[in-house]
Amino acid sequence: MMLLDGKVVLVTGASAGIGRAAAIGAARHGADVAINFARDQAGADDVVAAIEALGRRAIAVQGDVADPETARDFIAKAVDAFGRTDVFVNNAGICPFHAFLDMPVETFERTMRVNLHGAYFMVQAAANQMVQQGDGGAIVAVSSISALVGGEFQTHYTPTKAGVHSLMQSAAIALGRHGIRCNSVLPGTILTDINKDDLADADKRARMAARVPLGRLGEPDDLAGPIIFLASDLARYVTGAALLVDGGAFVNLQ
Ligand code: NAD
Ligand code: RM4
Repeated sequence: MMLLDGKVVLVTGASAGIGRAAAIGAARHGADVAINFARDQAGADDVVAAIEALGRRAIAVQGDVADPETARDFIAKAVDAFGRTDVFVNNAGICPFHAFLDMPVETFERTMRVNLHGAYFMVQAAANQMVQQGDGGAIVAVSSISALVGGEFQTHYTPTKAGVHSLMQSAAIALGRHGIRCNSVLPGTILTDINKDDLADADKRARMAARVPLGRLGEPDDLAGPIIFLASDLARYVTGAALLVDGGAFVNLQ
């Protein structure tokens, strides 16, 4: 079953990790895809090639999501290439693990600007395009289990993920009258570049894995299905929702 046949899907931060899996997954479900990427031209080219090999169209647009101008540019280039925007996936994010008491101001501010300000301006630009088209759309934000629980070395990061989760709730209200649905996925611990250094600590990795009732840490492809579901018409009456994709880690208190 092709869940996004003929749709135009935009994904931020999609040269690697969860964004890459979502972009290629959307193409497998029949979408043409525009990806935003920060610096990794080779990674972006590889995603474009993978999508084209599936018989779909793809473009890669470079830009730092912390700059509001990047949002306008990304949407404009996607519309130039494919004519419209049906689905917007806000995925780009950073998590420079650091202790609380000596958090550098620049690390705090950069994390806020990329993860939260970037999401705000990207979602706003995508929504304006969808409103102009007049026939609805779907927005999916990659928030986190960390929107709901804390992290000792994530005091700058977890508020951004709670913020993205909250942004989807408020945007669902603001955009419902336009037929635009807004939802978030809350991944648990997924093995990607964002936590490669953090999980190089074997004890920490074992502790994180032991918390997962399904018995393993996540892979980027574990997110593709939930993101595509929320983006698709199968979820036509779902808006303002948050879907944990964590192998059960959140509920595993004892
Ligand atoms: P990743 O590092 O592989 O992917 C992050 C992507 O965002 C990269 O492609 C990176 O280049 C891009 N990016 C970073 N800063 C950017 C900027 N300023 N402008 C444009 N792109 C930028 O890691 P990932 O795990 O795939 O992360 C994707 C999203 O998933 C992030 O928002 C992250 O917070 C979220 N998440 C990840 C996990 C996990 O355990 N991996 C868990 C929960 C949520
Ligand atoms: C997630 C969650 C994971 C962590 C990544 C970086 O939101 O906290 O455990 O590895 O962020």
